[in-house]
Amino acid sequence: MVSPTPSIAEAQQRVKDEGWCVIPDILSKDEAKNVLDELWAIAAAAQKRGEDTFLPFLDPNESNVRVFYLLEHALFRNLIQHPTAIQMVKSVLGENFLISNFTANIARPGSKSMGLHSDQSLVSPDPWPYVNAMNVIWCLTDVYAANGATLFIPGSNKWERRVEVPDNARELLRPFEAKAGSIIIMDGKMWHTSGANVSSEDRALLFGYYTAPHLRQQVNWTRKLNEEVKGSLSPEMEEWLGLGVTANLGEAILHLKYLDDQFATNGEKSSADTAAAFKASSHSK
Ligand SMILES: O=C(O)CCC(=O)C(=O)O
Repeated sequence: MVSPTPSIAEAQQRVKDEGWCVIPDILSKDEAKNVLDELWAIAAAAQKRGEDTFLPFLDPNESNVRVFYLLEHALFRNLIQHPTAIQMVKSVLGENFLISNFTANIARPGSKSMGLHSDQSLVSPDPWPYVNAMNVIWCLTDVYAANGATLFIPGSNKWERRVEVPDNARELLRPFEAKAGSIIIMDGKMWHTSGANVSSEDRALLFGYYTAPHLRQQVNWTRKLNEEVKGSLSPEMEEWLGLGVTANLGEAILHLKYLDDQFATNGEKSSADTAAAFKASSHSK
């Protein structure tokens, strides 16, 4: 049975409850094919320049083609800021977030699984009480178990420590299946891996990786993007890529008040702000 397309509100609720959801038809079949064609052209150019598209520390063999630095290309800059993707990102991470990375993994026939991991566990040590990272996964081909769909462990988005990963984790893996043109939203705490491609068809996915603003990005975009690209970005994209002059001021504007406004000297409530309100806001996350 084909699942009905969820409304954005339903999708947001599913991600909150279960850590993932599929939103179909964000791209048409033709659009997905165009993106895939451009991806192959970028992969070929990268190989020609001598850049690796196979990373032995990630994948067991060369049937996985990895493409990095997609944000150098206008088409991919449009995808990473697609309105539906951004709506989903904001519902998970809040109004302030960073684009950490945007990469592709084309799993060709014969590819095998990488290591089981959660993306949040790769950028911040446990415990993980909050969701501080997430992926918007773009399906450029149909994705199904036999062609190497990403495998995930239902409920693992609730794990807070590495020791909670059970010994039988492998048996718990289930595929994210979706049609070309869909996006899959995945909470960064979800434990997952790439599937083995035992079919005769490619499986092509893009991984838009977004994090809370206090987490350092996987790519230093200030260094990687050329001046022409940087000059073409909207103020919003500059902020999301962490290209502004200020970096991690955290919630300084929310939480810093003058001491006199936070705590009165005589033990009475301060007129501008109370110690109680100050404490409550400090623990509001
Ligand atoms: O390609 C996949 O299915 C998963 C890739 C992944 O999890 C990663 O590259 O971190």
